Amino acid sequence: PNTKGQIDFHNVSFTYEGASGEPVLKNITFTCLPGETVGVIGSTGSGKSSLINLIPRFYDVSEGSVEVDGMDVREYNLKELRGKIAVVPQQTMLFTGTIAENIRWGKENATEDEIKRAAAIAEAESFIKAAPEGYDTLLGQGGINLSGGQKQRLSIARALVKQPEILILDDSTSAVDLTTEAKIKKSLKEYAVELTCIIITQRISSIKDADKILVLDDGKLVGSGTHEQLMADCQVYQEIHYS
Ligand code: DGT
Repeated sequence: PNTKGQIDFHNVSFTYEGASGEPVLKNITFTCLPGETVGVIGSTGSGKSSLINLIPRFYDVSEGSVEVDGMDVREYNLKELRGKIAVVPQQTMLFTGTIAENIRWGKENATEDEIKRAAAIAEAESFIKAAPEGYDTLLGQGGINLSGGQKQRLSIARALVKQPEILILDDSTSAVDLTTEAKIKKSLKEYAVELTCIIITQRISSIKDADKILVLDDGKLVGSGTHEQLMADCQVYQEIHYS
């Protein structure tokens, strides 16, 4: 069977080193199938970022196991594992340099076409074209300023240029308007059918149409299913929906 881009959590518990008290993640089990879009929702501090940090091994599980492509992440060469995964962090990190350099960061040999394609999927093309020097426009000191949402779109383009198997968006469209966000999700589906996509969010509208949504509450997985299923049987999800 095709397991490229598959993610499996088996009874995962996690405690930060040196932290006392309850684990941050408690006995979590789920599967993301290849090509699926999976949403992760839950209140602040519920463990969403901690959960996704285990996939590229930014941290290791305390109990249980995490598998990527059917293999325990601890059995991979770290570089190989991380080559499969692109994470768009909550905080966008752009540097002083051109737009193209910022997109290419982490994949220095990316071609011009690859950069443009990534920018197009991330819905960044129009504002890049409108910038004074296009892709050669300088950002940061001495350069132009971008809005929060534009920075997030560059950050998504930067992740896509790596052509990952797994794309993780950690609240990375929070500053993007809903129409643009919908366009990004649509083009992600069209251009990268095989890409497994995990979307962490605080707003249900961002993940309503996901193949599966995981609901975290205080480190526990309290719901898993489609929007319709969760609206029918997950109280925490309903509370988020109506809040
Ligand atoms: P967010 O980003 O505010 O929506 O919250 P989540 O759902 O992403 O939660 P997360 O995973 O950042 O935090 C879960 C719990 O873990 C919370 O009690 C804070 C704690 N925590 C997060 N990062 C660290 C860390 O680096 N060290 C320690 N000791 N605790 C941490």
